[in-house]
Amino acid sequence: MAIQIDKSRFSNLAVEERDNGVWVVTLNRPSKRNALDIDTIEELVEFFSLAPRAGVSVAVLAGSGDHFCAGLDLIEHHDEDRSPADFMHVCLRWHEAFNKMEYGGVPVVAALQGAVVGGGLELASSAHVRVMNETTYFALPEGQRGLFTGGGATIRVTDLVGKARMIDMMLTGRVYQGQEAVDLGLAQYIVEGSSLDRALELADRIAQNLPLSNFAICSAVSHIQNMSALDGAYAEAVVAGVVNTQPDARTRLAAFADKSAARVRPND
Ligand code: 1HE
Repeated sequence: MAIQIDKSRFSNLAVEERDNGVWVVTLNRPSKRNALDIDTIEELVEFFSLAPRAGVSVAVLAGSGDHFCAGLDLIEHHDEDRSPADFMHVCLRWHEAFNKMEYGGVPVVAALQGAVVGGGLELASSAHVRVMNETTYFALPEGQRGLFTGGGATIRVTDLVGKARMIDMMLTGRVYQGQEAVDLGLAQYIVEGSSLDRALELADRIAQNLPLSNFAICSAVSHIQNMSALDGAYAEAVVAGVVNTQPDARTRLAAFADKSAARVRPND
């Protein structure tokens, strides 16, 4: 039997189950612009540790209020006056949460509005699909705060926008928004109005795929990117061996063969 997710264990996150195994995970500290304190990170670790074994088909990650996430909780960080070792361990918990998201096999669709900055961008870049709207903006203000990224931006944001833009964002505090942000790869979708509505539509669509296919897409691609081309090609063949022979795929293949399955067509 699948593991149960006990919603009452979450307070900095609001977690809600919808149809088709789609869960909405909402950063729920709007008065703090959803800044990431230690408790929020621990709740993300917990949710994304359970999700792959709890029948979560897709997780939609959202932020309550006008802003998705203001990054590291700067007030907590100031008040704790952490040692280097303490903050290293904080960062390792961020990595635990974000690696669970990226490599866990559950598709994560982020619905972005307002500020997606600092650690908020590190969180968003751990999702597989990002939907922004006309209010969304991306920045890495670490340089201005006397800080450095610690939640994986050097890897994931650099993967999205390239090294030169990443370094420029950190040095100058440059803000990206609108279509330019999509063109650079910071989001795959831009909508007028509710990014959450669009994220939910995409989640419903993704949930129609077979779970094992989604698992492979949302774990194998990232793992294979970390390998040499030779080992990656081998791993891809092994994953395809398992996924492409799954019994549940046979009805889909049969539907293609008998011409009842939808064909791939250009958009209208
Ligand atoms: C916060 C935080 C926060 C807001 N930590 N409390 N991140 C940043 O450098 C971004 C810092 N935040 C901002 O630039 C702005 O707050 C926003 C653009 C996100 C929103 O502006 P605004 O005008 O809507 O809100 P505000 O008046 O600035 O803040 C409202 C409250 O949220 C206020 O608390 P209050 O109790 O005084 O009402 C703020 O203190 C609080 N708040 N942002 C804590 N970040 C692993 S290393 C990662 C390194 C980083 O992420 S560095 C980037 C940090």
